[in-house]
Amino acid sequence: MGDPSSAPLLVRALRGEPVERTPVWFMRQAGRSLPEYRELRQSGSLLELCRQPELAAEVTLQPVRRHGVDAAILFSDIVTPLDAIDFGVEIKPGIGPVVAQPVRDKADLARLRDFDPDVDMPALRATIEAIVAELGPQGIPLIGFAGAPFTLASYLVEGGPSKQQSLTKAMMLADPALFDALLRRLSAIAVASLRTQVDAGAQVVQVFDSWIGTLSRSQYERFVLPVMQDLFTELAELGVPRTIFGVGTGHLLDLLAQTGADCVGIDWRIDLRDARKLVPDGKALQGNLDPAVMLAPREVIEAEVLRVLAEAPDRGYVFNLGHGVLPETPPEVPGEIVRLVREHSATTTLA
Ligand code: 1CP
Repeated sequence: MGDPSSAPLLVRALRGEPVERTPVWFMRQAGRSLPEYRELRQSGSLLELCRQPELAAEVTLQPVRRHGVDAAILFSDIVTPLDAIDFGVEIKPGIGPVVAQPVRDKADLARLRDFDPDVDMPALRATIEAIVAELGPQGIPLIGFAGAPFTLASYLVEGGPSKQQSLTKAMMLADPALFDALLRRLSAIAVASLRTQVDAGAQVVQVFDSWIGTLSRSQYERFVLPVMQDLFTELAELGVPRTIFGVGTGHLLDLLAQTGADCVGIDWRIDLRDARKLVPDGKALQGNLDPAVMLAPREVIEAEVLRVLAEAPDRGYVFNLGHGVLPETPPEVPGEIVRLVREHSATTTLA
């Protein structure tokens, strides 16, 4: 994969190489919190926006320009592949993804057909090529992403956002074979999407398993881990660093490391020092400033950023939030945090 020293800062940090300073980006850095996004979004749905390469590329680049982050993340959603295969998903304002005909039995699985991004979603490759054309010369990498099978399954089975995922867990417990088949179809969709994203120029991938924290350890081990291990084995062929992220996963971190991911995203509920004890040293950590801190006064933000940096490992670390940027975040705050991270992590010595 070329000279390691020429790789972007984020990629080197994810590989666990010594770096001159800590890379920083924010989950959900594009979109809702930015006035320039709200202006551009005035008409049309999110899914329509994602079908227009120029617009989707522009929204992806907005936070790079405004905040000076070390990476862009593709502006898309975890459900766009389901939209592309005409599964019947809609993103309802103020709610999130809603599915017209939820998955309840084996017959519903047939509607989850194979996903070929170049046929079903030509905008995906075109958007990434447009982004990379602009970012490449600046040496800033693009992060590609996909929804993890469990989190996508939760939308498909519940029919929309859910706090407890009770229908999803009921299917998992009552009909493990059906649930496994569902997860494996969703895994194939994620792999297809990420393969195209990397082929088009994404240099890092992140798998969002946002709602996995509702499972117990034994449920995760039995029903989800084997699927995730196969998913990450397939992604290994892409030759780019792979991050797994979920919310409320303090009790699952060692199992998330067992998926084979190169980096584990940590939410704000657990101290990075404790996370480090659960995730083996060879794997990077990413996180974990509480997104609510971004709404606090400047001196609180500074103290919290310094606290996270003090708890972070010396190597194999990427500064981020513990979950996505909140829509009400003042647009100048992420850039201030970028400057703080730069200033206070630049002293790390190169080995
Ligand atoms: O129309 C809109 O503007 C509605 C808000 C919105 C946006 C901007 C949704 C609906 N999705 C998105 C884009 C999106 N989705 C991005 C990229 C842009 C960004 O930086 O905001 C990303 C990375 C996602 C990924 C995503 N979608 C996740 C995983 C990450 C996470 O935050 O946990 C999940 C769980 C979704 C589902 C989803 N889509 C939209 C909403 C409101 C939700 C969450 C609903 C719920 O609470 O279950």
